[in-house]
Amino acid sequence: MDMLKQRFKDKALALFQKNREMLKAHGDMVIGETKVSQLFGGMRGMKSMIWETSQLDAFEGIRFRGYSIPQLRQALPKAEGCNEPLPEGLFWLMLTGDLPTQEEVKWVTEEWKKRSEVPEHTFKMLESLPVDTHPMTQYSLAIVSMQTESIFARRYAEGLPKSEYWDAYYEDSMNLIASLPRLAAYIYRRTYHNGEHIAPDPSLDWGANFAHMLGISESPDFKSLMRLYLTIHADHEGGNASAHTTHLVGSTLSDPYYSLASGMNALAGPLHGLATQEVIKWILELTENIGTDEPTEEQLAEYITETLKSGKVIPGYGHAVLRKPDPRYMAQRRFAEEYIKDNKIVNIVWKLFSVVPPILEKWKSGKVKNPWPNVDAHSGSLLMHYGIKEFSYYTVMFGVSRAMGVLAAGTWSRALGMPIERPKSMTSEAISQLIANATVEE
Ligand code: HAX
Repeated sequence: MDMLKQRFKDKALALFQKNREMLKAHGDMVIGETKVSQLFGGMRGMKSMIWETSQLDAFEGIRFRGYSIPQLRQALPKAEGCNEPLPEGLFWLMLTGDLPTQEEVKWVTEEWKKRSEVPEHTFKMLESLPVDTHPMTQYSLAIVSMQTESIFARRYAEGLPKSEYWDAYYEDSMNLIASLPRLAAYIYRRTYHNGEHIAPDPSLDWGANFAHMLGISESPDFKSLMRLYLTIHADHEGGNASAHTTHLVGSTLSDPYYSLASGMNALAGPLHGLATQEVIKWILELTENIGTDEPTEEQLAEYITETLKSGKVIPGYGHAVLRKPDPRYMAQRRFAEEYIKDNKIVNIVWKLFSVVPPILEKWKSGKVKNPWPNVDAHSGSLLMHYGIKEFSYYTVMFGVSRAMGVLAAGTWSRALGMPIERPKSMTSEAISQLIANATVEE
């Protein structure tokens, strides 16, 4: 058994036992209560699932196994000459709960290289699609097409016992994550660079190799950005749409390929991961409409108000849980301040940070609960700066990172024996009836 799998097994068996005892003693304890407004309001704040790999606080932001993003930047192993963390280290942390050593991270890098092959039929399938197919459609279809390789599906058909589900899920997750940079880069080069593909460089780590295969190989800073980007987008606890979808589909014992593709389809929504493309699209339209790429705060304020009045959202702003600027936004801003000098789009992103929140705070009589930027408000401007100008592609990059979090969490779900999800739905009529009964009782 490989060293990561062994470490996971020890941790998972211990937690499985501990949870069994906890459930026996406290299974009837009530946690929170459900309000009618939550049933109609997208289940905001309803506690409904177990997610081991990260936890989100409305004010502090995301913590991965207890570590904030600035702490991870300090604590996770790094590539030589780079100050940003290696995403492989975050995967190890999410899976085991322990910070990895430099050697352990190196092991993950090498292991993912060995597992990085994409089946030939996946490339053929991609080639059969019109070249202007949205990159997220290509990405999702490609992941499903690789399901032919699922060890979980094969072993399940052969009679895999429940106690070993996690083992097969781990194998698929490792294979899938390992192959995603190659797959995602292939989609980029086929869609935007006449199918001129770039072979992987076996000397590079997972994030740097992605940067290389995209074709931005000359810049060491872009490799650093990719390591940071792939680290901070990986996980945002279990309730966000891509994580929850992957979790739900996995609970039916659909294998990791089906589950991840489903999660990626959720990520492709404009209120979720597609916001990263929407932000840049909106900023470019803004510069065109205003007629300058150095707009004043007054011009920005006017444009923002127009966008809102036309019934659209300001992409990259607001959040279902967060109530302060997203630490993932702040991490990218810190990167830009350190590495990028005077980029027009980055400057607009920073100006929007001062102009958007006061407008959103007043909009619809203060209905917007969080006027601050989320992760997507900054990411596209960094990618643009380094030459990835095709914003329709950005969500695929988000999806490469998100795979680490949702598949690590999925491996935990199988190890903890999580059952098929089946919450209770209600009709509006049933709720009216409950309200009527409660009013009579009063
Ligand atoms: N612009 C305009 N209106 C906004 C808004 C924004 N950025 N953010 C929230 N609102 C509106 C909502 O549409 C809602 O209006 P209605 O009651 O008329 O429907 C009202 O304010 C209350 O919403 P909320 O409770 O503050 O926010 P929600 O939890 O309902 O929604 C969203 C959270 C992220 C979907 C929302 O803030 C939004 O649409 N933001 C813009 C899109 C975006 O950036 N999405 C990415 C989020 C992060 C992420 O998942 N990244 O992948």
